[in-house]
Amino acid sequence: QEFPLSNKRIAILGAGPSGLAQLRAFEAAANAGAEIPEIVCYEKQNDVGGMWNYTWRTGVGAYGEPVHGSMYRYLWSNGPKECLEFADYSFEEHFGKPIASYPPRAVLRDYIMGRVEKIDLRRSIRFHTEVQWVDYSEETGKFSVTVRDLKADELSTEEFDYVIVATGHFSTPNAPYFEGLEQFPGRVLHAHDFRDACEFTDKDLLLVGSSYSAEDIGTQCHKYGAKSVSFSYRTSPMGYDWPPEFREYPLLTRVEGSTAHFVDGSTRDVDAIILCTGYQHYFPFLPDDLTLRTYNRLYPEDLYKGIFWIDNPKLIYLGMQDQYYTFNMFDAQAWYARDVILGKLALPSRGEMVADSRKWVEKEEKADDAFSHIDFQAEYIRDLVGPTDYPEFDIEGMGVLFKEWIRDKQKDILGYRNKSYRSTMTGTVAPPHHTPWMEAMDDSLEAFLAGDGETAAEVRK
Ligand code: FAD
Ligand code: NA7
Repeated sequence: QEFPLSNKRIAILGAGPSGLAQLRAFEAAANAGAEIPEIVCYEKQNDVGGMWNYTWRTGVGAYGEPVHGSMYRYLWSNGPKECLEFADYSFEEHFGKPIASYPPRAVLRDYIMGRVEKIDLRRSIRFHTEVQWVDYSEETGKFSVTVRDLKADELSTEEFDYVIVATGHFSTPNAPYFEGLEQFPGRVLHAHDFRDACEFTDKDLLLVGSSYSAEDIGTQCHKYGAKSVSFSYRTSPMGYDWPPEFREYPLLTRVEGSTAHFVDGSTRDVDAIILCTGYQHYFPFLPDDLTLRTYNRLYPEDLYKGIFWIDNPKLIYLGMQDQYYTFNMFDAQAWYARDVILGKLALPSRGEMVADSRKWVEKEEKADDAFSHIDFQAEYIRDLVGPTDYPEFDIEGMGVLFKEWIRDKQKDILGYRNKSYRSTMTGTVAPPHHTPWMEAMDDSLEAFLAGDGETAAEVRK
């Protein structure tokens, strides 16, 4: 299908969930008869899906490019799928039946891909093409984007009216140094390079960090037979009611041989150390004056509506927030960005954009616990969705589910994935999974979907 094109050109950098949301948003406008810009999406991997594509590679990829993937084998959703459902494409529509609330990675990837397979978005995407540099010319009012076709090893440059950065922010490790690490006799790695828990069967592990990666890699290593899992926190412990194989220590101060020393004077002998110390927002393809600099927070500074680079709002960042909400938040951002590009929504003056973003930043700084963070992100999404035609969805209802999820984790950190939640989109309560998470060792799509004597192939029909 050929859509009416305006004379504008936009570049989308990255074809993960955020970049795909942007493509989908324009496609929806075109279907409704709008003239849309010519779109080129650059993706350094050879497929769409972003972080949800599993790769065995670590370090650099086949062409010397940094490996994007931080996901690992046996990764299951760490939040209820009911909280990340697209408002225009439900899980039930995709799978043809209700499925359990905590799917493994391959199932979520299939869902993300399903929405875009239906509408041939791939023709706009240049795969194995890495963005190398972006420049803005005050004279022409245009961006030039230089990319490398990784397979052909060729550089090329094209001009665009808008650039949308959707390259994610969970790929470049934040890896602090601790004294003695270079002499540690076992393996030291960052969560970004963690791939297979079976490597750590029968081992005593130390995980530095107290957020999602520490919690999930720690519980997963336990599931696949690690002897013990010690966590080291900088600010506060996770505080779950851990089984005896787990223990939380305060901050690591140094390592001597295979002994980890903590700030309270306690020690622990370990076989391997995994730095679950988060990621950096890293944009090596952007000049200083266009680069977002932030830590992982709910409302990064210098962005109007959390997306427009205030000093040059033709540069748009998607998905740069710390995330409770994910896929539907990226959609809300993409729909808003689209409507500004199409001229349906106007941006206010620079002064008003600064004041508005400051108001949100101050509000975020006052939110001091998980529940208020969830409320904050819900309010942010509500603000974005209001003026666009993104299908109305129960953002606050999802917030209630997020709070239930937090309570379920508090009650049972190894069992919360056995819980079921009601979809705010379809009203269906998810069926329980056929196998409790601690016993579900096969994380394939087929194993997950093949419930009640049904095969995956039958389900897909
Ligand atoms: P990404 O998915 O990271 O996609 C960015 C894309 O940009 C990639 O395809 C990448 O190849 C491409 N790219 C990067 N640099 C360049 C370049 N220079 N040139 C061209 N292309 C480039 N979210 C959930 O909702 N539920 C979960 O259970 C969950 N678990 C997670 C577990 C882990 C270990 C991690 C790291 C993240 C998890 N997330 C989870 C969050 C996840 O990042 C988001 O769901 C989502 O993938 C973010 O989408 P994105 O498009 O913004 O970024
Ligand atoms: P997060 O959520 O950004 O958390 C980073 C963690 O690392 C957090 O506990 C930090 O402690 C800790 N950290 C950071 N720097 C240090 C140093 N120098 N020393 C000790 N501890 C440190 O990243 P995650 O990887 O857990 O999660 C990112 C995404 O991946 C997430 O969306 C998941 O779904 C998967 P703090 O509490 O700040 O003191």
